[in-house]
Amino acid sequence: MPRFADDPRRPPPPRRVSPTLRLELPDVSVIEVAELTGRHHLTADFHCVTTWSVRGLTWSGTLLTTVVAEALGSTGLDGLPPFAIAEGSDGYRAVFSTDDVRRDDVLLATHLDGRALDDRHGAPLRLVTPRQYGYKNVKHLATLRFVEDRPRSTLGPKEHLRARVDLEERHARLPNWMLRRPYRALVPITAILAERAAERAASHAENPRR
Ligand SMILES: Nc1nc2c(c(=O)[nH]1)N[C@H]1C(S)=C(S)[C@@H](COP(=O)(O)O)O[C@H]1N2
Ligand SMILES: [Mo]
Repeated sequence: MPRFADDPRRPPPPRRVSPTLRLELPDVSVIEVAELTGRHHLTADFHCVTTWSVRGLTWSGTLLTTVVAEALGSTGLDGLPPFAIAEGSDGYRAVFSTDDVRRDDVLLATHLDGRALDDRHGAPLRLVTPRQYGYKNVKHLATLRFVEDRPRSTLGPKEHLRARVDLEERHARLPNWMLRRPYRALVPITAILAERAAERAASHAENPRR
Protein backbone atom coordinates (compact mmCIF):
# COMPACT_ATOMS: atom_id res chain seq x y z
CA MET A 1 0.00 0.00 0.00
CA PRO A 2 1.52 3.36 -0.98
CA ARG A 3 1.60 6.28 1.39
CA PHE A 4 -0.82 8.73 -0.20
CA ALA A 5 -2.35 12.12 0.58
CA ASP A 6 -4.25 15.05 -0.79
CA ASP A 7 -1.16 17.19 -0.09
CA PRO A 8 1.71 14.70 -0.49
CA ARG A 9 4.34 17.07 0.90
CA ARG A 10 2.67 17.07 4.29
CA PRO A 11 4.65 14.79 6.62
CA PRO A 12 3.07 12.45 9.15
CA PRO A 13 2.59 14.27 12.49
CA PRO A 14 4.87 13.63 15.48
CA ARG A 15 4.02 10.32 17.09
CA ARG A 16 1.34 10.19 19.74
CA VAL A 17 2.10 7.29 21.98
CA SER A 18 -1.30 5.78 22.59
CA PRO A 19 -4.46 5.63 20.52
CA THR A 20 -6.88 8.04 22.16
CA LEU A 21 -9.79 9.97 20.68
CA ARG A 22 -11.42 13.25 21.53
CA LEU A 23 -15.14 12.81 20.95
CA GLU A 24 -17.24 15.97 20.74
CA LEU A 25 -20.99 15.58 21.03
CA PRO A 26 -23.56 18.33 21.61
CA ASP A 27 -24.92 18.43 25.17
CA VAL A 28 -22.17 16.10 26.33
CA SER A 29 -18.93 17.50 27.59
CA VAL A 30 -15.93 16.50 25.52
CA ILE A 31 -15.04 12.88 26.02
CA GLU A 32 -11.49 11.67 25.83
CA VAL A 33 -11.69 8.03 24.88
CA ALA A 34 -8.59 6.53 26.38
CA GLU A 35 -6.68 3.57 25.00
CA LEU A 36 -8.73 2.24 22.16
CA THR A 37 -7.47 -1.29 22.12
CA GLY A 38 -10.48 -3.22 20.86
CA ARG A 39 -10.00 -6.40 18.92
CA HIS A 40 -12.62 -6.17 16.25
CA HIS A 41 -11.40 -7.29 12.80
CA LEU A 42 -12.59 -6.02 9.47
CA THR A 43 -11.43 -7.11 6.03
CA ALA A 44 -12.13 -4.71 3.19
CA ASP A 45 -10.83 -3.27 -0.06
CA PHE A 46 -9.40 0.25 -0.05
CA HIS A 47 -10.16 2.62 -2.92
CA CYS A 48 -8.47 5.96 -3.41
CA VAL A 49 -10.52 8.38 -5.47
CA THR A 50 -7.56 8.80 -7.84
CA THR A 51 -8.18 5.23 -9.10
CA TRP A 52 -5.71 3.01 -7.19
CA SER A 53 -7.04 0.27 -4.93
CA VAL A 54 -5.71 -2.33 -2.52
CA ARG A 55 -7.70 -5.49 -2.01
CA GLY A 56 -8.31 -7.44 1.16
CA LEU A 57 -6.79 -5.31 3.91
CA THR A 58 -7.53 -6.48 7.45
CA TRP A 59 -7.93 -3.69 9.97
CA SER A 60 -8.29 -4.25 13.72
CA GLY A 61 -9.59 -1.95 16.39
CA THR A 62 -12.83 -0.77 17.98
CA LEU A 63 -16.14 -0.23 16.22
CA LEU A 64 -17.01 3.45 16.18
CA THR A 65 -20.63 2.63 17.06
CA THR A 66 -19.46 0.91 20.24
CA VAL A 67 -17.49 3.95 21.38
CA VAL A 68 -20.23 6.44 20.53
CA ALA A 69 -22.99 4.32 22.09
CA GLU A 70 -21.02 4.07 25.32
CA ALA A 71 -20.42 7.82 25.33
CA LEU A 72 -24.07 8.63 24.65
CA GLY A 73 -25.53 6.20 27.13
CA SER A 74 -29.30 6.04 26.94
CA THR A 75 -29.61 8.69 24.21
CA GLY A 76 -28.62 6.13 21.61
CA LEU A 77 -27.06 6.51 18.19
CA ASP A 78 -30.31 7.72 16.62
CA GLY A 79 -30.01 10.97 18.56
CA LEU A 80 -26.73 12.01 16.88
CA PRO A 81 -26.58 15.29 14.94
CA PRO A 82 -26.66 14.85 11.15
CA PHE A 83 -23.02 15.69 10.35
CA ALA A 84 -19.56 14.80 11.60
CA ILE A 85 -16.01 16.06 11.21
CA ALA A 86 -12.98 13.81 11.62
CA GLU A 87 -9.61 15.46 12.22
CA GLY A 88 -6.14 14.04 12.06
CA SER A 89 -3.29 15.42 14.14
CA ASP A 90 -1.59 16.46 10.87
CA GLY A 91 -4.42 18.98 10.33
CA TYR A 92 -6.21 16.90 7.69
CA ARG A 93 -9.99 16.73 7.98
CA ALA A 94 -12.91 15.03 6.33
CA VAL A 95 -16.62 15.76 6.72
CA PHE A 96 -19.40 13.21 6.92
CA SER A 97 -23.06 12.62 6.86
CA THR A 98 -23.60 10.89 10.21
CA ASP A 99 -25.33 7.99 8.44
CA ASP A 100 -22.00 7.06 6.85
CA VAL A 101 -20.14 6.72 10.15
CA ARG A 102 -23.00 5.21 12.19
CA ARG A 103 -22.59 1.96 10.26
CA ASP A 104 -21.41 -1.29 11.78
CA ASP A 105 -18.44 -1.51 9.38
CA VAL A 106 -16.80 1.73 10.52
CA LEU A 107 -13.74 1.09 12.62
CA LEU A 108 -11.33 3.03 14.81
CA ALA A 109 -8.32 1.04 13.71
CA THR A 110 -5.05 0.61 15.56
CA HIS A 111 -3.71 -2.30 13.48
CA LEU A 112 -3.36 -3.17 9.80
CA ASP A 113 -2.79 -6.78 8.75
CA GLY A 114 -1.87 -7.75 12.31
CA ARG A 115 0.68 -4.99 12.94
CA ALA A 116 0.35 -1.70 14.79
CA LEU A 117 -0.23 1.16 12.33
CA ASP A 118 2.97 2.89 11.28
CA ASP A 119 3.46 6.60 10.57
CA ARG A 120 2.85 6.06 6.87
CA HIS A 121 -0.63 4.65 7.35
CA GLY A 122 -2.00 6.65 10.26
CA ALA A 123 -0.44 5.76 13.61
CA PRO A 124 -1.71 5.41 16.22
CA LEU A 125 -5.39 5.55 15.26
CA ARG A 126 -7.19 5.65 11.94
CA LEU A 127 -10.77 5.98 10.88
CA VAL A 128 -11.65 3.14 8.50
CA THR A 129 -14.84 3.57 6.54
CA PRO A 130 -14.60 0.97 3.80
CA ARG A 131 -17.67 1.97 1.80
CA GLN A 132 -16.19 5.42 1.21
CA TYR A 133 -13.22 6.58 -0.82
CA GLY A 134 -9.78 6.71 0.80
CA TYR A 135 -10.00 10.42 1.54
CA LYS A 136 -12.62 9.75 4.23
CA ASN A 137 -10.31 7.27 5.98
CA VAL A 138 -8.63 9.83 8.20
CA LYS A 139 -5.16 8.86 9.41
CA HIS A 140 -3.72 9.94 12.77
CA LEU A 141 -7.30 10.43 13.94
CA ALA A 142 -7.43 12.82 16.90
CA THR A 143 -10.94 14.29 17.04
CA LEU A 144 -14.40 13.27 15.98
CA ARG A 145 -17.01 16.01 16.29
CA PHE A 146 -20.74 15.66 15.64
CA VAL A 147 -22.45 18.87 14.50
CA GLU A 148 -25.90 20.13 13.52
CA ASP A 149 -24.92 22.18 10.46
CA ARG A 150 -23.24 20.90 7.34
CA PRO A 151 -19.51 21.63 7.77
CA ARG A 152 -17.49 23.32 5.07
CA SER A 153 -14.93 21.03 3.45
CA THR A 154 -11.26 21.98 3.67
CA LEU A 155 -10.70 19.98 0.46
CA GLY A 156 -13.24 22.09 -1.43
CA PRO A 157 -15.39 20.49 -4.14
CA LYS A 158 -12.87 17.63 -4.42
CA GLU A 159 -14.59 16.22 -1.35
CA HIS A 160 -18.00 14.69 -1.93
CA LEU A 161 -19.97 14.66 1.33
CA ARG A 162 -20.87 10.97 0.95
CA ALA A 163 -18.03 9.66 -1.28
CA ARG A 164 -19.61 6.21 -1.52
CA VAL A 165 -17.47 3.93 -3.66
CA ASP A 166 -20.35 1.84 -5.00
CA LEU A 167 -22.05 4.98 -6.31
CA GLU A 168 -18.73 6.42 -7.55
CA GLU A 169 -19.24 9.66 -5.66
CA ARG A 170 -15.73 10.97 -6.31
CA HIS A 171 -16.20 14.73 -6.54
CA ALA A 172 -18.84 17.19 -5.38
CA ARG A 173 -19.24 18.78 -8.80
CA LEU A 174 -17.25 17.20 -11.62
CA PRO A 175 -18.44 14.09 -13.45
CA ASN A 176 -16.39 10.89 -13.25
CA TRP A 177 -15.49 10.76 -16.94
CA MET A 178 -13.66 14.06 -16.52
CA LEU A 179 -11.72 12.93 -13.46
CA ARG A 180 -10.49 9.40 -13.89
CA ARG A 181 -7.68 10.11 -16.35
CA PRO A 182 -6.18 13.23 -14.74
CA TYR A 183 -6.47 11.60 -11.32
CA ARG A 184 -4.74 8.46 -12.59
CA ALA A 185 -1.91 10.52 -14.11
CA LEU A 186 -1.21 12.07 -10.71
CA VAL A 187 -0.89 8.79 -8.83
CA PRO A 188 2.84 7.98 -9.31
CA ILE A 189 4.17 11.46 -8.51
CA THR A 190 1.83 11.82 -5.53
CA ALA A 191 2.96 8.49 -4.12
CA ILE A 192 6.65 9.39 -4.56
CA LEU A 193 6.25 12.79 -2.88
CA ALA A 194 4.19 11.34 -0.04
CA GLU A 195 6.79 8.64 0.56
CA ARG A 196 9.60 11.21 0.56
CA ALA A 197 7.81 13.43 3.06
CA ALA A 198 7.51 10.45 5.41
CA GLU A 199 11.18 9.49 4.97
CA ARG A 200 12.29 13.04 5.67
CA ALA A 201 10.18 13.18 8.83
CA ALA A 202 11.57 9.84 10.01
CA SER A 203 15.21 10.81 9.47
CA HIS A 204 14.61 14.16 11.12
CA ALA A 205 13.13 12.41 14.17
CA GLU A 206 16.25 10.25 14.37
CA ASN A 207 18.67 13.11 13.89
CA PRO A 208 16.95 16.46 14.57
CA ARG A 209 20.04 18.53 13.62
CA ARG A 210 20.07 17.40 10.03
N1 LIG B 1 -4.57 12.50 8.37
C1 LIG B 1 -4.64 12.24 7.04
N2 LIG B 1 -5.49 11.27 6.62
C2 LIG B 1 -5.60 10.98 5.31
C3 LIG B 1 -4.88 11.71 4.33
C4 LIG B 1 -3.99 12.72 4.81
O1 LIG B 1 -3.30 13.40 4.03
N3 LIG B 1 -3.89 12.94 6.16
N4 LIG B 1 -5.03 11.40 2.99
C5 LIG B 1 -6.24 10.64 2.58
C6 LIG B 1 -6.14 10.07 1.25
S1 LIG B 1 -6.43 11.09 -0.06
C7 LIG B 1 -5.94 8.72 1.04
S2 LIG B 1 -6.06 8.00 -0.48
C8 LIG B 1 -5.59 7.83 2.16
C9 LIG B 1 -4.23 7.19 1.89
O2 LIG B 1 -3.94 6.26 2.88
P1 LIG B 1 -2.52 5.56 2.95
O3 LIG B 1 -1.48 6.65 3.01
O4 LIG B 1 -2.55 4.71 4.17
O5 LIG B 1 -2.39 4.75 1.69
O6 LIG B 1 -5.54 8.51 3.40
C10 LIG B 1 -6.51 9.52 3.58
N5 LIG B 1 -6.44 9.98 4.93
MO1 LIG C 1 -6.92 9.62 -1.92
